[in-house]
Amino acid sequence: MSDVRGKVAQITDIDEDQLSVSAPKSYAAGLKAVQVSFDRGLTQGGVSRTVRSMLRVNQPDGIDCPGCAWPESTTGHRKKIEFCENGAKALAEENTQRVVTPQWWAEHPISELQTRTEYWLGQSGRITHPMIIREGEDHYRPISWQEAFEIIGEHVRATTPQRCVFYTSGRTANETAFMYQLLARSLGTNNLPDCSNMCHESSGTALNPTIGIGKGTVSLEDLENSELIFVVGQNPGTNHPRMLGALAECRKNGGKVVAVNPLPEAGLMKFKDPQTPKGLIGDGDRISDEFLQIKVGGDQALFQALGHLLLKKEEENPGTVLDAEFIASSTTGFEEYRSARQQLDWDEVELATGLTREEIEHIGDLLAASKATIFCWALGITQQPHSVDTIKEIINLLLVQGNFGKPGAGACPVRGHSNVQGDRTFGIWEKPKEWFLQKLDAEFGIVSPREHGYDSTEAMNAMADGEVDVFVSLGGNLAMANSDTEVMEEGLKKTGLTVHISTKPNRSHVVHGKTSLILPTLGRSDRDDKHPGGAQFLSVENSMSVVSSTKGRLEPVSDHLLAEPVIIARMAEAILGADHAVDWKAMAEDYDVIRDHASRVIPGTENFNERIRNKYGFVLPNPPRDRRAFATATGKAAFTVRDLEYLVPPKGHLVLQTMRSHDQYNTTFYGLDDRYRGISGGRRVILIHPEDLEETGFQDRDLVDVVSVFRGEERRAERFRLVSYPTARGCAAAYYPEANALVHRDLVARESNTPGFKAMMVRFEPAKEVLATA
Ligand SMILES: Nc1nc2c(c(=O)[nH]1)N[C@H]1C(S)=C(S)[C@@H](COP(=O)(O)OP(=O)(O)OC[C@H]3O[C@@H](n4cnc5c(=O)[nH]c(N)nc54)[C@H](O)[C@@H]3O)O[C@H]1N2
Ligand SMILES: Nc1nc2c(c(=O)[nH]1)N[C@H]1C(S)=C(S)[C@@H](COP(=O)(O)OP(=O)(O)OC[C@H]3O[C@@H](n4cnc5c(=O)[nH]c(N)nc54)[C@H](O)[C@@H]3O)O[C@H]1N2
Ligand SMILES: [Mo]
Repeated sequence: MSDVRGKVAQITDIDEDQLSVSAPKSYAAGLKAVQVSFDRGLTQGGVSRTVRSMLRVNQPDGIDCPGCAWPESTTGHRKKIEFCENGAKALAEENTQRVVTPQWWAEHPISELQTRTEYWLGQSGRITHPMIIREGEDHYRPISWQEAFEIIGEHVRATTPQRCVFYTSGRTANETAFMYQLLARSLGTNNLPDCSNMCHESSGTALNPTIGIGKGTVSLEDLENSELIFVVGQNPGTNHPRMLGALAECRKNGGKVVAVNPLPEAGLMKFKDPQTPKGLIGDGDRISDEFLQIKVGGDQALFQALGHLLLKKEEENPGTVLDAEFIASSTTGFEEYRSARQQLDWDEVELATGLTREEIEHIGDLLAASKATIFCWALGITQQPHSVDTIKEIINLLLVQGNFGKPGAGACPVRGHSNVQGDRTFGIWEKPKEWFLQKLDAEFGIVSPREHGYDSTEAMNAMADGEVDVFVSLGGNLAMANSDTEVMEEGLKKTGLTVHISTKPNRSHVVHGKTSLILPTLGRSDRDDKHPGGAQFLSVENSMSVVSSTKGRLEPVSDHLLAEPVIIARMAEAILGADHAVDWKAMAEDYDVIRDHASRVIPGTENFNERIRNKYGFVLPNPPRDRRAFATATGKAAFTVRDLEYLVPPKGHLVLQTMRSHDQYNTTFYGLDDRYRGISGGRRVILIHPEDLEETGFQDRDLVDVVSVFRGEERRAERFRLVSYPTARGCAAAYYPEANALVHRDLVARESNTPGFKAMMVRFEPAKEVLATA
């Protein structure tokens, strides 16, 4: 077939139980990382595609790495090679020359595909044709694009807007996101859940009312020049490897790094920078000066204790610790905060954190002495019932010392998906602000709905309750990513039409709606040149609010792929009719038109088309960072006082957190090698402290079923192996998404509604399988 470039590959499914365990590594990256990067690239895409794409990653006028949202320098020199092992793997996966053709779908009935692992599905390759399956059928079969859009139009018009849901995964570019939310709102719904709901929603929910912006307030240069950086609830060695370079740089400049984590993650210990000769062969740079092995969910207690210590030290030596001028001029609520933190129950803090008073006092000394502190955090903080309160406590700590709007200081929520932050900026939000809707309506002559829509948890519940007729997924894999797997999958199956705009097969395609469409699209690194005006580019926003362009150059694996903006435009025409107020076609033909519209709606994107063509793009305004301004209700930053909360498992139970291995991108698996943690050949594992293991009565490597309890209800996941591991006492760890079946749908963070992916209460029972053979 000349319209498809690539080969159908026979993928051997993995045997998930070839577990081997070795000691956790004490450093991240190094020579092995470079070797793995190239190996994976060559296996998937061949020499020329690998080299061409790798050299373009994160370069001006190049491809934004689809791996994570960590920024590149916008001032200093960019390295010739600005990527990491895991970015290289993400690209290799996308650049693969393995293809999933109509023939492939014909050979694999749905009943078979439902038994396949996520690894097997994803490794099969890039989807080459639009496909459809109807109720009662056991195979997806090809369909023309035109017919596919007509089917979407029919289904949407046959129901009400409130029964349609438009989900977004965070790889979606700014322009695409802008069109997609415009489509949903033109139709009449704010049902725009996104992966952010499951990720950093707690951060935005805590930051907006306290500092007036839902984003971080630091730049890369701030990190490099900070006196003290906290890295809390984050595994940068695996998930944001280029961050290690910034941390190493900070230490070289005399700064200190404090890591707070229940696991001694390799990337928090030492880093061998693969982009320098010394990093390849030398001992590597130390990353953290201090490591606090905290109990899962104990962070709020730690931050309250640190606040108490700062206030006490200020009392002992007035004028040396707090920034009284900043507190007086720029904040509200300090007196309440001070009086709440006056007293501290050290016994309770030790119980909640698993740390000793001495350990915490030592960190208090470092914090008090620092004149420029940054708090970085990620999912270890955002996916618990009290996440929002915990993050507000971080803000309190930053506020007392005036750590906003000065070099080397601020808040740094480290985002996940490469454009999850930009998607929100460009309007993907189920709870849009009135000013945004007014501007959108004025720009396009539409009337957006004002009623808030579903977030990802609410969307799942609505689907499970049979209240959704059309579910469109712009990227992503909600079947695996969301909590309560069984409920989520039932919900998908009950939905009248599911539409998956995807690059590769995944579980959501095979536990589909009554009718289901798969619409194959171009990836980041693919050339997008089938337009009257020639090749187009898109833009993304990184974790530090820098907007830059991204342009793919590789030849797509199939002539039948459409670019995402084109798919959305044609979907919109099919749903809203050819005479709709918005000129969808103009936007799909020339992405400058999208940017022109957006520049009149999204603050800070004025002259978008001109500034996006700057070498390094442009930085969005950030009032706390730029001028110590806080756009809150009072115009000041807010101290907040919340009661202490931590996770107390019922007797005989442990707290279970879920995390990513070194060999996966969210629900996509690259392999079975969690190299830094020393776990390979299997993912159904529970990491457990040796003394906790002894208390359960089980032995290392025993096969168990895991039972979680939540408000008297139980969830069960079968066949996990217990692995003795140096995690904090009382807390176990498992991989996402294998453990998602254990997360009850009502276990969520208060206010943000983010699933409690790191807060399950579990016990272990002998595996049914073992009982049966005994
Ligand atoms: N290679 C690769 N890169 C990725 C991704 C990927 O899957 N693969 N995913 C991307 C996405 S979408 C995201 S959101 C980010 C995620 O980036 P991370 O937040 O680093 O992701 P997790 O693997 O969930 O790791 C959570 C960390 O928090 C710790 N932790 C768990 N509970 C607690 C707690 O209660 N307190 C503290 N202090 N720590 C805790 C865990 O031990 C673990 O080290 O990475 C992005 N980058
Ligand atoms: N237990 C547990 N669950 C979690 C988490 C956790 O820490 N623990 N983390 C949560 C977090 S932080 C997140 S962000 C979510 C992730 O949730 P999602 O974003 O929904 O999931 P992904 O696995 O990133 O989506 C992968 C799919 O996206 C498609 N894809 C890849 N590239 C492209 C592209 O360029 N265009 C299009 N259209 N499609 C593409 C592919 O078909 C692939 O199968 O999961 C959440 N779930
Ligand atoms: Mo994420």
